[in-house]
Amino acid sequence: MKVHDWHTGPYPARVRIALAEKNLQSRVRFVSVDLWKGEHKQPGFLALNYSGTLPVLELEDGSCIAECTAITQYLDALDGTPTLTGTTPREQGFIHMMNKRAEIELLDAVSVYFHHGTPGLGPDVELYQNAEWGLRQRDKAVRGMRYFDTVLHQQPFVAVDRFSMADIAVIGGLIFAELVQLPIPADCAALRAWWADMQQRPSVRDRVAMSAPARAPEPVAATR
Ligand code: GTS
Repeated sequence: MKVHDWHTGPYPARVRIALAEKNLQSRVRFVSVDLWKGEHKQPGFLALNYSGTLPVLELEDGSCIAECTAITQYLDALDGTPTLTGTTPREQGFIHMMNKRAEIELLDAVSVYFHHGTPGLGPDVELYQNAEWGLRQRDKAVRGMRYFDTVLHQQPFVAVDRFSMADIAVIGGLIFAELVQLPIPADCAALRAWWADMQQRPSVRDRVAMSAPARAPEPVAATR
């Protein structure tokens, strides 16, 4: 399978973290799509994913699954251990709810802030921007951080009693928040401690290296 990916992107990171947690890295090859050059808005890519977003999982038969949640569910169905989407109806319900909440209240809000409240991917890619909307979403994201801080005061993981897709969605939100320099409020002690723990997980720690495009070799003169 192929993963259409951008190595520093917070959403594609969610799929790489899921692959690593399930030890499925050897089943995929990464294809780099340069967001900063707007490659994800070109007709060739839009034919793979109507929404023009990364990541996309391309199956062996050429069909494509977009949306991190859908891709994670597919990977979980391919190989059940460890499960990221839950096994019992109760687990599945809670994980789905908290995953969606992490997207709406945190990750998607940070993303809108990036695209509308900052220069985003630059004028050639950002064809419409609404700064007021972007700044409202930034404030929403900070409220989302406060919400997840409350959750994590009460339990070690976001949705159920072990690591799940919902934790990965919050991680995606915090990766994006760091990129746009939106800090976790100082008084969110539980979220800060949880994020420090999560960054020790190999799947999270090694997420960029997993797919970073190979660097061009240094010119011989420069290595002397
Ligand atoms: N709902 C989608 C999902 O869950 O997969 C959102 C995907 C998304 O927004 N991906 C970003 C993107 O393609 C990638 S990144 O920002 O994390 O790098 N953004 C480009 C754009 O122009 O929206």
